[in-house]
Amino acid sequence: MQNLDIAQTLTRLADLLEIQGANPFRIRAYRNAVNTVNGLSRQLASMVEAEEDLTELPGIGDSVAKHIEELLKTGKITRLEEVSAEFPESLVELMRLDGVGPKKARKLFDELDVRTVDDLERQLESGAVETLDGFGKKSAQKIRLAIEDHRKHVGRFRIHEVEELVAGVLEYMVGAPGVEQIEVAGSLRRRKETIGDVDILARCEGDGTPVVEYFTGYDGAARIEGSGPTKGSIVLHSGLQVDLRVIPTRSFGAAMQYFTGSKEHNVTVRTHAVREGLRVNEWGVFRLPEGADPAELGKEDGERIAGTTEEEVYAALGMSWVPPVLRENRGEVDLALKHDLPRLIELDDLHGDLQMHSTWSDGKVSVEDMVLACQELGYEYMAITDHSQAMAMVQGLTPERAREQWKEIEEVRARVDGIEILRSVEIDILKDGALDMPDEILDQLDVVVVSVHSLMDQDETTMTRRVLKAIQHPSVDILAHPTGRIINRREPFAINLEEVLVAAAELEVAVELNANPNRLDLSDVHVHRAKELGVPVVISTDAHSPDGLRNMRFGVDQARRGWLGPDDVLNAKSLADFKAWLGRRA
Ligand code: DGT
Ligand code: CA
Ligand code: CA
Ligand code: ZN
Repeated sequence: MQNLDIAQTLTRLADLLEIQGANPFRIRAYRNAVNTVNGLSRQLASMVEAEEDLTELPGIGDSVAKHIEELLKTGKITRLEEVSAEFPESLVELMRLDGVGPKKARKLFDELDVRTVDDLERQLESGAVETLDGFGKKSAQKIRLAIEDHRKHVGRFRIHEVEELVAGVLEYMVGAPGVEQIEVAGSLRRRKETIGDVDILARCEGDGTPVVEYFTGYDGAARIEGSGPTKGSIVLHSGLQVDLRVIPTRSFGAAMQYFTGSKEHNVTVRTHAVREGLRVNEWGVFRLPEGADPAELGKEDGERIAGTTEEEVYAALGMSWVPPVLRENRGEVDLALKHDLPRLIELDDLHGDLQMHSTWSDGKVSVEDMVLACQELGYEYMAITDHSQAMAMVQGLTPERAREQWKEIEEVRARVDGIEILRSVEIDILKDGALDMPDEILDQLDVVVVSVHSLMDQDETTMTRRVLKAIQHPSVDILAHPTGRIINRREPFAINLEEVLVAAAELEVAVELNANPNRLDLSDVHVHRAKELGVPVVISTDAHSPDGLRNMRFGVDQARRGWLGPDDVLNAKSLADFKAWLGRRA
């Protein structure tokens, strides 16, 4: 069981206790523990195995430590079972809806026997909710919208969560009997920003039953969804489903191709194959006998011409191997047939990171510590982009404090060699498109990054005008997180991005692809559009700690999904070339 599973289970317990109306101090103790668990670099499972004392960790007291040990040893927490006997666990989902919360969830349960989001929806329709004490028409409408949002996200996990959740399964599967290879397929291999379920393939000759049995015996499985001789499905404690398929070597490449998807990509590949008199399925590529009716044939009938490796499968169809990130049926099949796929950006192509925060605003460490962390990553340059003063709750920089920060940057420059520290500020785009920093400061920054953090509910016309006005300012270099979305939590704000991208191309303003896996803002489709329009893209981590700098790879995956090559990405430029770009208006 992974730390994330443990954290999520403890959170569920804290949520249920809150619905129950338990002692707030107890609840806070659980939430503190969750914080600690989320920040741990080691696995609790191995600490417990080594009989280490968990109470030595900050924020973990006796009773939480006991719960964690019980969870790791038995797969459950008795306390959680007790509380959920009283209040169904589905209420947790309910209380997380915007406009509900623990008290209202409890009220809905007590008064209307609402247990699930579906129940709630029905009661909203019947008009019962708005007549409840403390609800009313307005609050009912807010909940309706929250349910709508919730429906869009339900069941999909963000990619970084999935990586963490599935790591234990993959490690465990290496020990499966008779298995020679374990690979990830599906949307996770295509590096989609959210993942419905995880698809893994095990290479194994002969009967797959023991492999599937071993798989369903994984101790992090909360339930078994299915099991048979060639496939099995489990659901982890987090609710994430993992599907396993057992495949023989002769078909492994074909199965990888099939189960990597996307479905749409596969359909286009198959249509092309049929034109060539070939058939592709998860078993291989086959030449059909003259005049045969495909409907009458078995899965492996015909002359097998490929199947062991994916390269071989694509080659048999006259195509270049297609990187999984491109398999979305957006024109990649045609280009693969012409052997003309784009060269995609890689993590190693990047020379710098152009958005991060320090303790001058909401970052966790000093400028110097961020610089040292960037140096360790091998960057040639970096920009410190603390917030501007409109972000008062995080001590955004006033012009005076910006100047003070420059002094500190000067000192760090003197101490640290080999990396260029660029002066910057992540400047708020104010209500009407004005920038939250006077021109004389803007003139002295090396890089000017602008972004929207307030009034995100403006209508599309107002928001578009606001952002357009901001990027027309002659000092602006980069428009950061252009849609403001937080995946699974906040929808993109209303904005005509096409208009913004067209203007950015004209104005020679770059757009950011925020690499934080909670944001990945821009989306793959918009990144692709930026490329088409010739808008330079910057992949930045927006890190608030040295750890956060490591999110760059998620941004790179997203950039690849948007077809970007090194030439499309501004921070793939060398320092000299990047500086030349910064001087483009001089
Ligand atoms: P997800 O799980 O929603 O994030 O997305 P995927 O792409 O992982 O979808 P999933 O798990 O339903 O299926 C994995 C792959 O298996 C999918 O990308 C393509 C392949 N596949 C599944 N069902 C079909 C199907 O009915 N037809 C075809 N051609 N391929 C399928
Ligand atoms: Ca999947
Ligand atoms: Ca699946
Ligand atoms: Zn920001």
